[in-house]
Amino acid sequence: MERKYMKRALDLALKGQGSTKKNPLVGAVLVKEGQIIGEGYHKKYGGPHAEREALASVKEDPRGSTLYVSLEPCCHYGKTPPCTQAIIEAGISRVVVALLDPNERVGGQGIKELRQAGIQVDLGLLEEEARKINHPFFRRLRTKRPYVISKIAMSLDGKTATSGGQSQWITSQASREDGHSYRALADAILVGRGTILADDPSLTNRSGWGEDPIRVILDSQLATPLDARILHLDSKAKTLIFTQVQDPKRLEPYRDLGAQVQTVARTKGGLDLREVLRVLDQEEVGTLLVEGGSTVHGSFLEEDLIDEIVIYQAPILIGGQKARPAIGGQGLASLKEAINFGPLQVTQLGPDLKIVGRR
Ligand code: AOF
Ligand code: ZN
Repeated sequence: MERKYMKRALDLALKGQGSTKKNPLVGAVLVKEGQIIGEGYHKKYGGPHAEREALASVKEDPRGSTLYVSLEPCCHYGKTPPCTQAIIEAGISRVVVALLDPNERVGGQGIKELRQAGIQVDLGLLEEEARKINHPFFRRLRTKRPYVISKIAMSLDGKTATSGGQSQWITSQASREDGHSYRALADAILVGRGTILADDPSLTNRSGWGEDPIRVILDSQLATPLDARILHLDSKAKTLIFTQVQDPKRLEPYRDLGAQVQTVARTKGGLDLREVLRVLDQEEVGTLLVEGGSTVHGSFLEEDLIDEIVIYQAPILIGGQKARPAIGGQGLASLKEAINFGPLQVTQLGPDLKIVGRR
């Protein structure tokens, strides 16, 4: 019974996927005398929290009801007022919480406040499930930067193109559609200039749900052609170009086309990715999808900035020294430095394998 309500809260929480940016996914269910009298979830970054959404949906008197919520109610003033206050004012008598909010401004304090107000609080129902759906949020609190998902489509032998540069298509349509849905999940999508030159992508979200992500190009020499598709889109999301070029005269034509151009320092591996991630964090990016190409994947790997790797592996062999590898750059020098993404999650997708690993 109890589990059923918390499971519902978790299902509701997932509806916020793709829209909560730097905030966690949270769902809440209000139960009175064995009946669900209200439900809600955190729909949008900056918008009301799950608890307040659930309370707003209630038609009858919520006094004496039990609240099931997938994350500890907050007790701080952020973009919204504290949920604990709304819960106490509504006269809720019991709160069942799946998991503590690791946010240093909450961290157990929310529960303490509820208990001090005489509310019974039970902690830990479906805790593991709750932790799993918010893995990016937890990781972000630790790394203090956007959660980075690197996506790769490759052959059985790890190639992303033939030696002649042909890459369309290595993986099946089923894989490509699945991969595309990450654009709805992510708040920003990043590619290198090489990908712009090779494919002229629009980097929009055409999955049928969610919004367009911010489009990010790494272009140290600022050589993206002014007629590139990405600079002429009808999209609410902005295009952001990172470069080492400082000369305002060279930045101007891109700005005239509506792109935001930002100069960042160079490190030995290329543009300073930590600086790039700081700027994206200021843009409220919670999840960044890195789509390549191989040099860009190499730079993120060498800086140990990949939080999740998503690989679509086709059952074909390409071979060849010159055929492009999934991850380029210098690579890590010793096996001791190699980064472990296990345990892997492997699924069959049409003829291909989808392999997901996380830090
Ligand atoms: C809740 N319920 O539904 C969510 C919570 O800036 P704010 O006001 O939106 O606060 C964001 C923080 O609040 C976020 O970092 C996390 O600690 C918590 N999120 N808390 O009680 C919710 N989304
Ligand atoms: Zn809250």
